[in-house]
Amino acid sequence: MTTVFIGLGSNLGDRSDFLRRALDALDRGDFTAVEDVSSVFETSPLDVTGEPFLNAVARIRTSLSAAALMEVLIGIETSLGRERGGKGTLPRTIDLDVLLFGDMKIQDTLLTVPHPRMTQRRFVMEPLAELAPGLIIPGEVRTAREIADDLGRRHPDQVVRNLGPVTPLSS
Ligand code: PH2
Ligand code: MG
Ligand code: MG
Repeated sequence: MTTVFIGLGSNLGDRSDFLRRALDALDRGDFTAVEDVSSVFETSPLDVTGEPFLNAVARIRTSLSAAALMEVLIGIETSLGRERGGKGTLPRTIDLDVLLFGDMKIQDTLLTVPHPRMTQRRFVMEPLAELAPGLIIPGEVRTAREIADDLGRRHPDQVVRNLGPVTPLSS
């Protein structure tokens, strides 16, 4: 079993419902279980135009390989109405990104782990630091909390607002 951190993002439609449904799908999956989820953060769009995002990070456990997990994530994105194209800049109902896969470093055409831009992004590092403040990302020296605090000082333009916990599905 591998512990994996997944970044979730939505900036189209009922954003909190899409986050909730993606988490539910991950938890119900035969080979994936959700262990913990950060608060939901409303964040200003970074490098794209459009509406503010809701972002969160989940810690899951899986028996799948990284490549197989990617397939599962793409399946969940598609089932939640994600449309592809526009070089990843289109508004999206849901985006599920593998941030960390155990302590592995992976570099192939489909997947790079740790996610190459994660330490530059407050919308990733704030929820990650809430979940795992002392975590050291492979290749880094500082903890997740230290990196998040530093980003906050250097990039106050990257607004992140904690909206509190994800509320579970009612049914
Ligand atoms: N995702 C992107 C690009 N920009 N900005 C925010 N705030 N949140 C995101 O999830 C996000 C983004 C590409 O996946
Ligand atoms: Mg993304
Ligand atoms: Mg993605």
